[in-house]
Amino acid sequence: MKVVALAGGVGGAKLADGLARCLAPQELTLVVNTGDDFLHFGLKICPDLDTVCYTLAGLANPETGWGRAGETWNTLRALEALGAPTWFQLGDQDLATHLERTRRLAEGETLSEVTRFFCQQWGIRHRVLPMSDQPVRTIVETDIGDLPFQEYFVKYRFEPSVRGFRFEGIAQATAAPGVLEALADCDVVIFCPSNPWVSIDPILAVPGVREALLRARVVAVSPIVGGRALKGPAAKMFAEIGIPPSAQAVALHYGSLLKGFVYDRADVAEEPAVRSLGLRTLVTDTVMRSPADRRRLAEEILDFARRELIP
Ligand code: FO1
Repeated sequence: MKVVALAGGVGGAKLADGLARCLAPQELTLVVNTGDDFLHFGLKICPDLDTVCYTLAGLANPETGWGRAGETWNTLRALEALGAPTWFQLGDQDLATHLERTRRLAEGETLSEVTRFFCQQWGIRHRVLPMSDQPVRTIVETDIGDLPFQEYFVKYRFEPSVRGFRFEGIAQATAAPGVLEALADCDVVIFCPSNPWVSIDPILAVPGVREALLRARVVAVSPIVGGRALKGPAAKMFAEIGIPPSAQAVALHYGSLLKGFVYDRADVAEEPAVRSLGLRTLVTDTVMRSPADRRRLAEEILDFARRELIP
């Protein structure tokens, strides 16, 4: 079975890892959000790509889900002593990733090429693609003004009230090599339980992606469980946009793109509302606390897709 999964941050990376444990390398392509990317100390930082890659490689920090396990913080402490901005925590090993990526990009490599090289070095055999090789910047429009995503998320700890989002540079961006081809040639597309507004929507906004998805079988996994986001501001964003956060709200957000929808047993009371949208549904335990949970959820989603979606 050929699968494409769209993923953003930590929740997306966990399901991506579960899928990689179930599928052969040639069966899985991961398309990762790059709207969170930014320049910091002159370095190109790609948090979602790194979170997905570190997780697949078994290098991720198990406590935070982002950054590397066994990290040291000498450079950050030295920066602090110089009075430099330290709101974004860059560990010493993680810094090596950003330094080498920035060096390679300056030499003329594309982000896809650098990502492919890192995957080889880290022993990742499944295909990991950035959504685009051109820079796209997610801007969160808030009550205190427009904020680049990492400032909203990390510096302001997603406290400002959200009014909207825009993806700067998206009109000039093109899908990275292989993205549209993978979407056209797969059995199922899975939207991982990532934030719909700022992790999946930027990928959907890349020219050509929505059109390709209209011809695909798409299953989304709800990141909202019991009216709350497992991690991060997804539920708060729904509420501030004026939509009560729920599994059904996630399904409605993706609308006619979806053929199938996976949501948590905690939200089983929403079954009639979700079913009224005309979707095939799978209600299961979606919270991934361990690598075994990731694999089990991935297996259940793949079985569901085989059974209910693929003729
Ligand atoms: N998230 C935080 O909440 N605080 C941080 O200081 C932080 C640093 C960081 C460094 C490298 C990296 O790859 C990710 C990092 N993240 C941090 C996570 C990141 O902001 C989010 O996971 C994503 O951008 C959300 O999708």
